[in-house]
Amino acid sequence: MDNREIMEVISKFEFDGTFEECIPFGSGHINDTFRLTYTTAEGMKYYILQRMNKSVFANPEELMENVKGVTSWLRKKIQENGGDVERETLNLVSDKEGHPYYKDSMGEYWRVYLFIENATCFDLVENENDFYQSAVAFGHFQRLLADYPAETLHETIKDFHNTVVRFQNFCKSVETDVCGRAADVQKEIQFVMEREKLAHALCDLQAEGKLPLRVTHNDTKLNNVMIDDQTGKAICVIDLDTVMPGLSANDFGDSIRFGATTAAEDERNLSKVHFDLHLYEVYVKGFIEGCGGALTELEMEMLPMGAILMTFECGMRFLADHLEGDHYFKIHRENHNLDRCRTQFQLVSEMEEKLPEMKAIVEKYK
Ligand code: ADP
Ligand code: GN1
Ligand code: MG
Repeated sequence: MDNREIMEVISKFEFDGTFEECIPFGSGHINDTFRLTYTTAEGMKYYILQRMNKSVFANPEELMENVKGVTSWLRKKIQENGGDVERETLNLVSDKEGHPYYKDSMGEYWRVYLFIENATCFDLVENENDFYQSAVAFGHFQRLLADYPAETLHETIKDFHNTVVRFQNFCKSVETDVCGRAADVQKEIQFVMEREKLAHALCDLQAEGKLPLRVTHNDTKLNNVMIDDQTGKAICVIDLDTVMPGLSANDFGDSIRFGATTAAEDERNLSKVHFDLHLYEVYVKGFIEGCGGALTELEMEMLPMGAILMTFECGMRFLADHLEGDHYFKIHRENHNLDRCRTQFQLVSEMEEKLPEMKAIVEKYK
């Protein structure tokens, strides 16, 4: 990305102070994120600048309508609860014409958020309190949005956590095999094919009206929540691109996938990758507390299934992207998506073995 493009974009937004620098920031797989530094009379001031991923999000304008709607709603709730509106939710900075995003001359969409200072996003669970805090935060996030008019939200990615459709798309990637990579990953393909029935577990219950649709985050990785450096509390849920109506078990499950493990999502040495039942328990406790009694009996019963399904789905998505030539998730080395897929499948196998214990833990806290 050239400097001129960035400078053009920066000139379209209203910032405090004098521009100092723009550096790439964070470790997200989807958007291009930068931290902007300004000097003001009171000291340094930072902002987050993001170029939205247009190939992932087909309609950035609708997406920004969701973000605007949800952040305004959260702001109101936080105000009512006497919280800090600049740290407990994302805050959009409008462009000079008052729009929540700017479309540049190349047709790229950009947005700016206030930078949440003295807080950190972790890529790995470094201490279990962080994980517990993130659980409370994601549960609480769902509760704060429980009476949001869900029908006004756009579906930013169609069938995002529809595991049945994900399975069908995966089969198409295998059949097409555009990069000729399928022959080398037969074991992983087989792993998916053996689990066609599994892919239906939650979708069928939803279709039968047994599981309610809620406003969910849909990308509840630990690194999508900011933990306050001083208090150790989760202060803000970020990355709102996929907030849509969805299943509570999937929000729960995606956090378990990413956090209740002994290794990074892209660890190459599989002997280091294990499902961590203790961290799972820590998260169950926090999430159920955070939801504050909002979940139905069946929703709670299905939390362990959400963990298995989100991990399976993510592995399937990584493998499909590997087969399709890595066009979706950003990769930083050869076979990066294949490595990611393998950690996920290893976790799925271990969760399948430990399902009775996982269920017993939910029983203990519900
Ligand atoms: P992606 O969809 O690519 O994951 P995110 O919206 O999660 O993009 O942002 C990527 C990273 O940028 C986050 O993991 C976090 O480290 C950082 N970040 C995003 N928003 C803020 C913010 N308002 N304040 C501070 N850091 C942020
Ligand atoms: C992506 O945007 P980011 O990096 O927080 C992806 C998630 C995956 C995750 C895997 C919009 O999340 O669905 O679970 O990578 N987000 C999108 O790490 O596809
Ligand atoms: Mg993110």
